[in-house]
Amino acid sequence: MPEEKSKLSRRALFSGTASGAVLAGAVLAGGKSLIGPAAAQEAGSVEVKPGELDEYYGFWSSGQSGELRIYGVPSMREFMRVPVFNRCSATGWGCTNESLKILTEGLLPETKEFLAKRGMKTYENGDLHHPHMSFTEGTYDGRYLFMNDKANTRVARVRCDVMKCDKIIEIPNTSDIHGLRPQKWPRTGYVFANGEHRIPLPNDGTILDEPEKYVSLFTAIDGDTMEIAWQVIVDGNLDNCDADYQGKYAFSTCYNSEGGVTVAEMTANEQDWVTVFNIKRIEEGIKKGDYTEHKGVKVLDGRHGSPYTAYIPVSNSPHGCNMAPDKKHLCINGKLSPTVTVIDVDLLDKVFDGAEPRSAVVAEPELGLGPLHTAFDGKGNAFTTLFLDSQMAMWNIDKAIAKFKGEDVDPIIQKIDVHYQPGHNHTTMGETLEADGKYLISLNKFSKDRFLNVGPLKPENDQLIDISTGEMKLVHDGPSFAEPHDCILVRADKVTPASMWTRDDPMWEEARQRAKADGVDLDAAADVIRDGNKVRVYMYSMAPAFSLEKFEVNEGDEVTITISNMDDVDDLTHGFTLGNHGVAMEIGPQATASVTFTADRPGVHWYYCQWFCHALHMEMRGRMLVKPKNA
Ligand code: CUK
Ligand code: CUA
Repeated sequence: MPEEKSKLSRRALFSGTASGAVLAGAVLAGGKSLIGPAAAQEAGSVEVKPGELDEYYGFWSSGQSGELRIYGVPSMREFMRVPVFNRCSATGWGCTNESLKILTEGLLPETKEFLAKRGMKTYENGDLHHPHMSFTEGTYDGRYLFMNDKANTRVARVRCDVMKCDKIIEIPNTSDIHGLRPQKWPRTGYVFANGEHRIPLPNDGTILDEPEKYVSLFTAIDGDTMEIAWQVIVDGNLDNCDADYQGKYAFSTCYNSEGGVTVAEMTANEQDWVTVFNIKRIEEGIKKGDYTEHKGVKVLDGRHGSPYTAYIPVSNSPHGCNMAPDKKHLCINGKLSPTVTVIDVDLLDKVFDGAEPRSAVVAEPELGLGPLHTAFDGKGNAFTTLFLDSQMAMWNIDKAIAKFKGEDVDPIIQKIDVHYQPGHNHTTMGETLEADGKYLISLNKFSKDRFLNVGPLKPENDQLIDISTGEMKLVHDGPSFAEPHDCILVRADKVTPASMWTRDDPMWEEARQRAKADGVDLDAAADVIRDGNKVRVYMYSMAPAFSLEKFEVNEGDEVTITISNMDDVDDLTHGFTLGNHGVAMEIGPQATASVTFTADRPGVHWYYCQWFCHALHMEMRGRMLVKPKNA
């Protein structure tokens, strides 16, 4: 059956899937199947009933929105938004002392100086493309999620026990971190991050029009300490990356081997390359001292001729870089070429021993126009997004290899239309050894006519495809705000977040020290400590009240308010919003949060709980009196 499908014309497929999608919508909207078995098979359907839980967590990037999002799959319900590189009005990310510590402590000294001149403590935007979970022995271990910021050259980590960001570092010596992947074997270990845009090293303003002096750097971060382990200078730029299942190699695509700075220059060559990083040799090079230091980081030279890298030529401007769960095949997506180049990673040892680099290429199936990313079902099949064709192509890796050897076989199993212009795709557990081939997500860049029109700015369309039967069935359209680039689908049992904070969490260590020095018990605080023009206000919250219903400060005081939520009830979050001060924060059950501001506005100012917590939530409030200076 799937064999026949690949022979259908695009038009026939289009009419099939278009009506299928409409019917799938009816199924989902109605809550039960309204259509006959034949049509249902064509459309596919999936339903998670009210009160039922999803099988998978989906961790979604949000691109230029700068946050991480948590979905349920297959329901495609959005559960949570975790602020990372953005400023969050609800939780106070970017406003509280605890979040500002995380947002500022990993910035380079010159960045802090640059931001201070603009009256800023940290960046308030980010471009989060690639969220990936930490691995142990080739599968997700539920410890951390790592993610890049392309806009401001940062890498962040989210703790999976509380689903909050706990570390953000800025990557020196390179510009605009794009591709990011954790080491899969033996564990994470390293987090690999690609500097995409080439810049001079050092980038001190003395060079513009000598792009031959520009470089990109590949960075390995220690995922446990979030410190930079080493960097490697490469030829060309770095786009997407992945790691193998042996712990030997990491890989990056390069779409600008020319080292150009204009579109014409960047696309001039017939071929670009995949850069392969030899992790063992790099670690030996560091031991031998074969590096130079730039901004405190050990930087190796991995340009052509170095022992640390291999450059495997592939067609012009490759993009996605995806390691198959068969531990063997790396898929490089052609973008400008209609092909995916399959590299057998077991042949890379020979390449590093001098074999011709293309000798590691074992297949190059022609799939359609604009291949961007590939996902896997763990059963030998691959799914590639075709950006220009607005299609998803399902193909068989072994057949592609046979065809490359000259056999007369068609590796393409099926193509379906997606709506429209897909970028990343992802299968359930598909980037791990536990790939289970149940669902496939297509993250489409355009939604056009798929939803009610909301004006010139339209949502993206994240489509769910059921692949459990060995063929693709589109089952759901999901609108999303700017702009998911990537997602991972993690079996629910892999992640076990807590429902409550523990009082000794490191997140508010500074508040703990502050309270200790002030002789205040955070758990039972109702104290105002004056220290010159610094005032430290401590209170706790327990529904429906704050332990302080009023306090007084003087105009010009620097006020730090620290609040501990002593409710130990599941889901009982309080908030603290201080009227007309731009101050608001979340205080989760058993958490402590704090904020510092200058009291510049004489008068009575109400503070209130902004998280609906109790029948008397509206009454959960108090007053700050700011006494005027000259009174
Ligand atoms: S990139 Cu966005 S579609 Cu940043 Cu992973 Cu390919
Ligand atoms: Cu506490 Cu609303």
